[in-house]
Amino acid sequence: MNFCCSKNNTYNKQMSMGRKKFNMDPKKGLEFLIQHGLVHGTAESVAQFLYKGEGLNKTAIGDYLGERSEFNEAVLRAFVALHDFSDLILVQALRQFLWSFRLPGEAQKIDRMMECFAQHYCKHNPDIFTTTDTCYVLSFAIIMLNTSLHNPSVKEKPSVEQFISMNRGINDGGDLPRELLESLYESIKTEPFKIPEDDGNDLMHTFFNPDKEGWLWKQGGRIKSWKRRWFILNDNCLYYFEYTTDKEPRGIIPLENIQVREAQDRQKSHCFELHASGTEFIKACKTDSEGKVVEGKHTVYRMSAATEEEKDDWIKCVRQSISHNPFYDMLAQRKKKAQKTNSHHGNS
Ligand code: 4IP
Repeated sequence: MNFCCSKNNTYNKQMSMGRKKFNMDPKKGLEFLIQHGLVHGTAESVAQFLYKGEGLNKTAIGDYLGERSEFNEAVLRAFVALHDFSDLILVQALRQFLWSFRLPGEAQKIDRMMECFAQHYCKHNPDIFTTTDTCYVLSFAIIMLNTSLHNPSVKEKPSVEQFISMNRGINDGGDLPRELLESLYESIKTEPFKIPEDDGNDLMHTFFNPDKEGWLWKQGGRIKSWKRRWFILNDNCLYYFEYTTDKEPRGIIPLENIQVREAQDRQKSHCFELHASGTEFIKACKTDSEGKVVEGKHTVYRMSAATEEEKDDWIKCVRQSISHNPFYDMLAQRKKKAQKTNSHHGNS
């Protein structure tokens, strides 16, 4: 009896230590758990442990599942396979899946995980989508819809018609049934996704470039005069206006291939600047004094914010906006693939 109790005690103690270690460093935590025989060293056993998730931090689970290694990828597949998606509409399956761990922010990781998800969903529901790419693309359309409908900083809320037209042709070149798209839209509208360990920096933010607007001082390109301009960060572009009420911007700076850094200036404080990787002019356009649209002549765009916090926030938002590109590119490619296959079939 005593022996049994103390054995149990040791087990519990080691288990709890293993979980703590896992939460701090998933790889080391699992090594400990495996060493002490608490988890077997197989992908299936590790997947079971993560799926059960008792006492585990979902961010740590997400980090572990997203790692690029043969073993971690086998665990990911086994983990996804533990979900039962039979007869669930895609939103319900996504709800279950996205609640079981926290999706990491990195494009490649998200891609691997969602690919696995789409394959498993299609395996359980073989008659809904023509290809797993369709399921993948639609899953993101749903995640983005969730953000647009429920994130207060997104002002324009898409209608069900817009959602339907956004998803034209993604079923191997054909359209998905209207009723299916309507039911997905309704589900998200009524009930937003629940995100584990939601700290305001979750997938809502990952999939949406943050919009920001405010006054900044901007230094000229050839003539280094400072002008106070109203800036709007939107759709991976920075627009500036003379007045907040202007319809047409004075200038547009696409943020593609642009980087942002802090800057020190002798005249202005709280400065940051946009720069390109080379020394060439930054691709941008502006309206000149005669109202003609011309190319910008900046090798850097130096801006000054009103406070240190404002400066940090601009840098953060611009950076976030830039760093999302790889994922958008990946998604766009897949969407093309999902839309193209049919025309290929048609031609053959
Ligand atoms: C101008 O200086 C303004 O600073 C312009 O800003 C700027 O254009 C010009 O840069 C700079 O020469 P002056 O008004 O003193 O002549 P804004 O257009 O906001 O008024 P940018 O390209 O920054 O919009 P160059 O590169 O055009 O000289």
